[in-house]
Amino acid sequence: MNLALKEPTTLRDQPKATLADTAVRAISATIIDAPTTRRHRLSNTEVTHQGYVLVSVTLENGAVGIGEASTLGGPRWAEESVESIAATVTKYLAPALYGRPAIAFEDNTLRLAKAAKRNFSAKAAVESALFDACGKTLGLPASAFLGGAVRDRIGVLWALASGDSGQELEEAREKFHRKEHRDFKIKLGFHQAEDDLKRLRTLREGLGDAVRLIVDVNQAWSEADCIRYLPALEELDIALLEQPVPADQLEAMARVAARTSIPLLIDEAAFTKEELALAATFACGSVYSLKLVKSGSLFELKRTAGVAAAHGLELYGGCLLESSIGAAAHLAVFSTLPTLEWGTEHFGPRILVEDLVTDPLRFEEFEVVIPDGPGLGVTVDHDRVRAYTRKG
Ligand code: MUC
Ligand code: MG
Repeated sequence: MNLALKEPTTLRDQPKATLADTAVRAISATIIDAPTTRRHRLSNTEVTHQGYVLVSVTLENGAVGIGEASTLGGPRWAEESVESIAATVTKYLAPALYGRPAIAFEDNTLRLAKAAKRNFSAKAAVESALFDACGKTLGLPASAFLGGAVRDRIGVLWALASGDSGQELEEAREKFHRKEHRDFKIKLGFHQAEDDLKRLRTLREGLGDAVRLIVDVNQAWSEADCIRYLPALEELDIALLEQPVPADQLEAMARVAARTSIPLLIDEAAFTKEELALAATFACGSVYSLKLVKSGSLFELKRTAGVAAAHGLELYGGCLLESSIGAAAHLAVFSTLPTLEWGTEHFGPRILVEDLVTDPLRFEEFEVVIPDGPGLGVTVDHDRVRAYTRKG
């Protein structure tokens, strides 16, 4: 890790700001439909365009911060859609912050929590924009507001989700060859289970043992399916089994976890830290997927990581196919966590035909490099954003 200061600085060089300088002057929300390089399939949805809401916050000092809410195929992975997010931001969240100091992070998080129940993506996008604007004001990376980074890059996996094993094999080989990814998450549950197992066998045979394979069923299997198919998954040396059963079937998930040698990754079963404490108490799994769409706040995401670790869970840096903007907000939090055993899956920027920033996240030596510039450390590409902004 290299976290050395870039330039020697003197006190005189430091940006200065008063609380009043960071007062929130304006907040806006823009819906984006960004095309993906291929169809991305999950058990309950599929996308050829990623739906985002970009939230822009302008402070009294003129600093502009950006945040991103991501969705997957409408209100299907979670309750929020781009339409509901944009409406929640402009009608309920923005008025709760006007005139308030952006840097009063905890107070703002409380205000957002009071202004809207759940609506986690919307709140996280606003908070990300506050972090970005304050970071730009003070010349500090967003991670500085979360205790500071302890790592500057993170191992990153790629998701195979076209459902066509030939295409997936080719895609995985290319990623491996370019030294971008050697861990792969295979999305299951949109085919019959037997067909998915055939697909997995083709991938394991074609990719060999040098790669780590994990599977995400996105709630599509019953407990009986799990009992049927776990031996095959174990034989294929699957490293992690993500959310095999419906999110609200905690007892069933715990029984599945107890009968397999594959660690279970808790995803949709726990959004908030309180839900996670419950899922952990039920022993639903031994790894937790951290996502802003579930925590609703960078601070809450970090607190949730603490709750997970206190329950003995390992941590996995989850995503919802964010562009470099949303990914950078997640990575800012992940960079500060004492432990992150499973790395991250923030491959989202690379599944877009065009990223939304001029300085996309870098993927090298199987890791993603955490931006270290002020705020989120990425620069919006306004031409692209304009091109992908939903009209009408
Ligand atoms: C999920 O359920 O994990 C993240 C990667 C991916 O392919 O789907 C998402 C959501
Ligand atoms: Mg998942």
